Amino acid sequence: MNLNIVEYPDKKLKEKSLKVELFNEELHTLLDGMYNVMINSNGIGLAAIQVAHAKRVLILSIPDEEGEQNREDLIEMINPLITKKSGESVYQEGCLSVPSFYEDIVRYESISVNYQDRDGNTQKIEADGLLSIAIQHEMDHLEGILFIDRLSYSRRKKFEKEYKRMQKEKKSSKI
Ligand code: QAP
Ligand code: CO
Repeated sequence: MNLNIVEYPDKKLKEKSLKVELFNEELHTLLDGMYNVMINSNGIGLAAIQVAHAKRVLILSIPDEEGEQNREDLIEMINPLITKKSGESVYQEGCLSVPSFYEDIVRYESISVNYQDRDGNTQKIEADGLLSIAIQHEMDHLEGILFIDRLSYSRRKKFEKEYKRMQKEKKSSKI
């Protein structure tokens, strides 16, 4: 499967992803492809829409205490649903679809999530810290929401200006 990261301002990122009904080989191939793209791009989380597949699929690979990402810690979530949420926390987020930009975003501190694994079995997880933030960030992608959509009006303006400047620099450095 040939997967590439879709970058802002591509409209594809605004699409609402569809519920997965078939837990077949095609889904497994997508999940495996997403893992390779995420690791090769130094990401800790990725939603299927970021590789142009509008499915309610996301993956998470939170580094351990040594800062290492272990394959056995990989979490694959299909059709996730938040069932409980509490508290507030602020974290400087980034996104593989919005390269080289980071901003503070407010999220719930703790969440409970029901989801399905790659075989369609129902799973439940209670998360806080970075995992909780990452799940909320990736679940936003399923609704077509980017972390920059959560910025205040003035911070969003600042982002658009900086991002356009960076894109121009990228283009001119390719010539
Ligand atoms: C979402 O984000 C996230 O700009 C995953 O140049 C963000 O993996 C979860 C990345 C914050 C929790 C907290 C971004 C890599 C990776 C970049 C990512 C970049 C290279 C972002
Ligand atoms: Co993202």
